[in-house]
Amino acid sequence: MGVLNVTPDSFSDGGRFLDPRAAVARAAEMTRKGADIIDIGAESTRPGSDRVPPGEQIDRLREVLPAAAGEAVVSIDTTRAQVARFALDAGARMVNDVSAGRDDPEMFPLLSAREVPVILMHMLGGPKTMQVEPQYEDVVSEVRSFLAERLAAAGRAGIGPQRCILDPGIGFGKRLEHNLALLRGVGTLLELGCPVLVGPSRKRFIGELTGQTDPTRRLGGTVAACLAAWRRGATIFRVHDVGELFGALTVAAAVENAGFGENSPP
Ligand code: HH2
Repeated sequence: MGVLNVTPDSFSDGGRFLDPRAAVARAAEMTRKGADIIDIGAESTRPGSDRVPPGEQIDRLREVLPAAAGEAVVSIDTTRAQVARFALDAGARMVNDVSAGRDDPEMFPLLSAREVPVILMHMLGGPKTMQVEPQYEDVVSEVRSFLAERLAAAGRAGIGPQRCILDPGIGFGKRLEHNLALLRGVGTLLELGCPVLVGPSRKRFIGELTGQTDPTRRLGGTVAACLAAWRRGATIFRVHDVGELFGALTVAAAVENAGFGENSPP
């Protein structure tokens, strides 16, 4: 899954793809380099970020989304039903809701009616406060319980588990040790019976380990984190550097004598 942020303030690519032509070219490039899905977001969720009203998200997406949907399978990264509805009408085929349906009571009914896949992600609190002293007794079992509860809530709204993808929410209310435990704990999340997605790309915990302060230079760490999660059964990787990740996963899979791609999880 390739990341495309149509925002002025995303932590690693903010402002680069505000121009619709640049955004659509980026979507096409990531697809060519091996992405099966392009995740388009119009609201940064980096720690401390402010909310972007749905109307403004839609304005940012208005030209980009229909054009990108002509080039690729598009996922819309939003917690607001109004934005998701606009995106689905414009050709998006799935919804990435980092609030797992908690932010907007209209989201699950919409997803149920449209019968599209949804990514349910764990976050502690909201982007404004999530990195203020996050605490867990046992982060993997707490994230698992949270995702089990959101899966049940989705089910009650008519969204079956076959349409849900689970995500531990790397960097969303987690300290370094929590992120590492969750990458190691993918197998525990798989017990819930859905595919697992991880999104470690360029995130701060990689900088904490390597000393690299520039997010665009955290590719080595991103590759290592994705491979560690892949070895434990994750099958979807939300990344900025699609070509490099596709190469790394393809080679790792070949070494393990397992394919990497549509129908060949390890
Ligand atoms: N991470 C980010 C945004 N959306 N969605 C899912 N499902 N999982 C993630 O880990 C995830 C996500 C943050 O990364 P990015 O989009 O690069 O930055 P920003 O939120 O600043 O736009």
